[in-house]
Amino acid sequence: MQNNNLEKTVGHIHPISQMIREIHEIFKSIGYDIAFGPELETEYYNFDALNVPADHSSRDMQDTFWLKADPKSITPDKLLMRTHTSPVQIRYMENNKPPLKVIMPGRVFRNEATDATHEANFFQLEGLCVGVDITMKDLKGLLEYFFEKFFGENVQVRFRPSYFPFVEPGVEVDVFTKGKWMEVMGAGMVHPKVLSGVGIDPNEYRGFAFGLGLDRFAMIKYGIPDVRMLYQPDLRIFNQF
Ligand code: YSA
Repeated sequence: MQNNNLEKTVGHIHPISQMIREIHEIFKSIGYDIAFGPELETEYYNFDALNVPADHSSRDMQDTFWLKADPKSITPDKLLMRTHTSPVQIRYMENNKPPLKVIMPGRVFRNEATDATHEANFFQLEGLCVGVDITMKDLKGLLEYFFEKFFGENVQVRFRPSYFPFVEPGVEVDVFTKGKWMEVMGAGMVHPKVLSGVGIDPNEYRGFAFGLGLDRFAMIKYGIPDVRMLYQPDLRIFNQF
């Protein structure tokens, strides 16, 4: 039977996947690699290797879905659903020698109540650059370039000092949208302890890293008022992409 409506029935790419492709093109054109890591992580990669002390309150900043301990498990480490894409930085640095330039997109999970800007599972995209003489100025310059490429040259971006145990100094980045600022990213200079933990000499190399929320990027880019709309199977929304 002939189907004249084929385009409507074959489905199409989800806006988050579209954005990952678009962001990948921007970073590929300036020499960045792409890498992926597991969604089921160990406590070591999600927290310890990122300089988050065992009893530190920053572990509570990201409410974690822990897995029940399995006596037959092949690892003594506790397992969890990763709360951010930052553990992929550690895995990448363990397996590659500097200079490094890489982006790492993926799904992350947080045990928290949802609202218009918070989902319990959402997408982040991590960035990492390690080399000789890398400074905060390089980070700011790269992000400004990226925001203009992605949102257009009229985008308004601001940087605020912030704290993440795996960077020093750290910043949060906001974009002005619909009359107010929306936080879209954490970033900073990779902490020397994180570098030495993966065998990179912090006296020789420095790096910056960032982790952006792809869902909030989608809200801004496509004017989506509520992040939860991205995960409802409502064709009235997805047919618009
Ligand atoms: C910081 C410094 C680095 O060197 C590298 C990465 C980071 C980011 C850090 N790993 C992190 O996850 N920070 S964060 O908790 O502030 O989240 C980063 C971004 O994810 C936020 O700016 C926001 O855009 C998005 N986000 C956070 N919680 C969310 C969310 N998006 C949707 N729903 C949620 N519940």
